[in-house]
Amino acid sequence: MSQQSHRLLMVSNRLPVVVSCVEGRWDISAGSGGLVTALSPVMKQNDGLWIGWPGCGEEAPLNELLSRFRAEEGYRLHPVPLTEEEVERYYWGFSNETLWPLFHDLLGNCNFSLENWQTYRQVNERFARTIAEVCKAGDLLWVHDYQLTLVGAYLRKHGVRQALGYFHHIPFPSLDLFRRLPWNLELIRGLMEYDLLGFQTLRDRRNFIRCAHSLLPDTEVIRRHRHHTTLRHGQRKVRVGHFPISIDFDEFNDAAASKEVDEAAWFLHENIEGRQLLLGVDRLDYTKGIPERLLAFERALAKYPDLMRKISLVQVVVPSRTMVPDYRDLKGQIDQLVGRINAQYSEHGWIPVHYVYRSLDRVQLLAHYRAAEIALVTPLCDGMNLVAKEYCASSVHNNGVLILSEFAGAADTMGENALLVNPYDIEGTADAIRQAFTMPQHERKRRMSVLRADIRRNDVHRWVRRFIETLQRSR
Ligand code: ADQ
Repeated sequence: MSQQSHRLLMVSNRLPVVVSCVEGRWDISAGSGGLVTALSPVMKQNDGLWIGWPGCGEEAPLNELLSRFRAEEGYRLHPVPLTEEEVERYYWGFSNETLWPLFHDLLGNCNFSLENWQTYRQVNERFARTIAEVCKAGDLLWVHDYQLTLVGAYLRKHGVRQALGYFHHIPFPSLDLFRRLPWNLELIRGLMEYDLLGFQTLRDRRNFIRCAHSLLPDTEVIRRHRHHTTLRHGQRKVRVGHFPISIDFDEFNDAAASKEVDEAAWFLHENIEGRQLLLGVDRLDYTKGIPERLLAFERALAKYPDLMRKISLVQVVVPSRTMVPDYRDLKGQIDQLVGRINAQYSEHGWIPVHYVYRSLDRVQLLAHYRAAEIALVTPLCDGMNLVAKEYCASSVHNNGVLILSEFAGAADTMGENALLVNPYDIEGTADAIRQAFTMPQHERKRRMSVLRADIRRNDVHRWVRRFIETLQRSR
């Protein structure tokens, strides 16, 4: 990133840390996601401050832990404490039971509760108040994701005039769908208080512009660029762009080629010799299309008997949001489907589905990516989907095949060299499994090298640079 004098304020629902307590000893460590890895150097360089909910209760010695973090990581964290009830209503309730399903096209999963919405507004206001207390003239503010759509509007009420950027990690819905939200006007007005709005894909950017244009009569398009559109809203100008998020390609590529991962991958394969492994890696979430994927795998076995004993699906599911009833039901559904397929098709020495319900450590995750000849990334709807990119970056021998949902943001840039499927089309996905299984080596290599070259060029560091540079130019 180019040297610049602005201080960077990052704002997200959760601080990028894990606070833990083992046998009475409190500890704090940096989170491990790609976003944190990409932002850490920029935060260090620009005297960064990250604001968010620490994710722990009042019993933790937070001040001491945060000072320790600053000394070790080189940038500061500022907590926004939340009560249990606030977490319940703002985070589990409105964010995860209303906005999440609505924005993923799953209206049937939505719970529209006025109390949850009111708490969501209060918590967004609290975030804004905290930011207003610590921010200084010239700061650049970058707010992340759907939990904090209204922070920009409250910041303006607190008199904050600094450049405000917002990045939306999940899809932005069509006008038809967005209108179902009883509080759609306040939400879209709130978003229009940011100077720069970033989305994952051109489709999300267009959906947003259409919603703003139709719902707010004083909004007009004044300029269109390849990467962003400038809207005028009353006296203000708002840039709306698409910035497809990515991963740290080199980190995945180098670690996947290491001896440790190589050995772990070999062990995974040794158990299932002579077969091709299919891999699914997902958080437990109804948007990820896990039951549909299992049905497609089952259909492939029924339709193409030559696949019997020759393919196994390793489905890794990370427990997530298990407090929400829909997620508990989904877990039951997956358990049942895995049981059904294995009961019907297992033979001595072959189990069709290996189901792992836990988070994998880094080496194991990379070993799974390396060991699998085919990845099944088939969400019903997804902002981007980083697993698709991580799988390709780890395919160091260029021999993997990616089966990708056309409804993942990743399909925009990866669709041409992946096998694209509609995850609701069980028959079509079963056919894609067979096509991947029989794909000749030279074709695998050709497709995978293009995919890898593109991720290498458009990595997460470039994503961060592009967003910040556009934000700097937006004020
Ligand atoms: P998520 O919905 O969390 O993110 P995704 O982009 O797929 O979805 O990222 C999941 C992450 O979890 C990946 O980095 C993956 O490695 C990790 N992971 C998954 N299963 C794991 C396992 N079993 N063990 C260990 N790690 C595992 C939201 C949006 C996405 C968008 C991202 C980033 O929903 O669409 O791509 O933000 O903007």
